[in-house]
Amino acid sequence: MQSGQRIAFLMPRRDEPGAVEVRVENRYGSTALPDAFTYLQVRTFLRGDSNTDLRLSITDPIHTLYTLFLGGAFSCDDASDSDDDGQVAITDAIRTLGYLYLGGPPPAPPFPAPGIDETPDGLAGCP
Ligand SMILES: [Ca+2]
Ligand SMILES: [Ca+2]
Repeated sequence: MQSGQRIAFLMPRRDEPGAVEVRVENRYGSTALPDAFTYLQVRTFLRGDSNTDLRLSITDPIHTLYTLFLGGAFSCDDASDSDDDGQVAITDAIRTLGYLYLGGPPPAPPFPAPGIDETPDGLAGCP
């Protein structure tokens, strides 16, 4: 193989994380490389979707406020962190309400489609 050459491969979908064998074939033969590729566990979420139903609605800031002040645990801290400042606070509920009813800024990415958190922080990810 020379620099600049391309390798094409087919990567099958896998729902569980873990290492898998990679089989490499060329015109001279083939070889298997055990644990040569690792699938990571990456969960997608929708920013602002505090109740994790994959929709942004009035129930999300209500869920955030309820959990903050009446107790309980967020099912996805990152989703509840509407402004993506690495903390879930009353300002997240306010931002979501502002977006939904006052034309304020939307939740931080990933929004309006689910995705991954591009800004690492100390919040627990989504299960
Ligand atoms: Ca929701
Ligand atoms: Ca926040």
